[in-house]
Amino acid sequence: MADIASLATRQTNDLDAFWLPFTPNRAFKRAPRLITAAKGMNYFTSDGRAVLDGLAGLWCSNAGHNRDSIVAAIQRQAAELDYAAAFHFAHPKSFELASRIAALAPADLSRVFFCNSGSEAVDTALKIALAYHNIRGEGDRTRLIGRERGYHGVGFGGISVGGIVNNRKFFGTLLAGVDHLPATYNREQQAFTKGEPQWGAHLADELERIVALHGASTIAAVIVEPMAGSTGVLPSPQGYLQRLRTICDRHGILLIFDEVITGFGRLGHAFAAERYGVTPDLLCFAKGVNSGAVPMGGVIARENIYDAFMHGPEHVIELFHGYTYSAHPLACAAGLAALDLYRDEGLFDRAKRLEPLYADAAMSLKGLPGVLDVRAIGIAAGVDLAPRPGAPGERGYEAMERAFQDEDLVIRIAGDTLAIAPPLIVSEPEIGEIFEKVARIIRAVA
Ligand code: PXG
Repeated sequence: MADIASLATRQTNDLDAFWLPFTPNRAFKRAPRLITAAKGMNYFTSDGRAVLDGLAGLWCSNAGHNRDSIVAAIQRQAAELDYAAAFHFAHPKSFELASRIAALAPADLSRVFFCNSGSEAVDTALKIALAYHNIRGEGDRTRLIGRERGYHGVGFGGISVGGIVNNRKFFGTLLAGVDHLPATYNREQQAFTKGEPQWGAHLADELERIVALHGASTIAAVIVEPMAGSTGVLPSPQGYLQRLRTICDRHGILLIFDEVITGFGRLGHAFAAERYGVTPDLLCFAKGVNSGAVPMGGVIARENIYDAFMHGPEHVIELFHGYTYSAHPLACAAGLAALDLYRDEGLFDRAKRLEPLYADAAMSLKGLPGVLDVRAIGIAAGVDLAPRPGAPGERGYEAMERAFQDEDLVIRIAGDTLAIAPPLIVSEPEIGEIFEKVARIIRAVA
């Protein structure tokens, strides 16, 4: 039997028990990358290095890390009210945060349903869409339309409408009755574009083809990311989202924007819906809502969607959906503090102001060995590296490792594509520094 001393050792030093998500576990456990603290633009590692955060956590720490006011708000909240149920009860900050989020959202996107992650936000939006049609007597509208290369989290709903092969192919039959729009990325037409590519709006018309195939009366909703982040920063082509909106309106189909990445400033606006002047019926958010400090997600619905549910006897639940931790007090407190920071420091406008400089810095990578494309929009850049023959993903993985070990920089990889999207507090010199590091890394893995 293990004595207490060996148990203590085991508890502090054993890497076996934690099965890391979306990580090659054996490679990681051979050479772990451990982060033990963070502040502002930096992480601090177990071996005492400051590491620049080139991905705002996982696209979430938009105000930077461990901001004093967010930390204090969480601490105060934990001391005052650790938990309150959101079923049949509520706490004041949930209403305050919902109102603040609604005020940031365009048009009549005004009713906020809270959950705990982007994946839950997507499942929530898909379920609201199905239920909305159902209660209005259009229960045949059950089909959901996603897009190739889309990422909508890892719930069964999200992977069904999502378009990433590895996230789908291991997991059985998924949701029935799902179809996909084509991806909007075309390297020949779009390579090295800053902002929205000119080519590709016509790909929205593929929705008409899907409608013709299945019949509009069977389709509940279309879900897209205004800018696909996970698959390597793929902005919507100019005019594409407007066209999707028009086609959805023509056929009574709900339009869902998944703004889990684009929400809260990444593209220089509170929401990308504002950047494009297109109002979806449902908008998914998570991540940046509280700068990644406490798990939280949600869906903003247009008023008519909410109103459609508000019928029948008043003691009867209108939407049979929710989570134990919906509107968790710590997440709400962090959210209010983060929204204050975004406002007081003008971080969304800052992202808009820095966008041209950021795009120029990203485009400086053009011409380096193996760089096939660079895309930049808002404070986000994607860099496609040529895969090594017979070893797809290897060059990207090595780039991520070298970034962390040799350049004190965290970047994100999707196969051989690098994603660089630092917190919105990033300074102009830091933008230069990040892309100088990335350039050295690209040369090193060539
Ligand atoms: N929708 C979108 C558009 C996302 O980007 C989710 C839903 C799911 O969110 P949760 O909170 O359930 O993870 C996401 C998440 C990457 C990366 O490498 C992207 C995400 C998560 C982790 C890594 O780009 N996006």
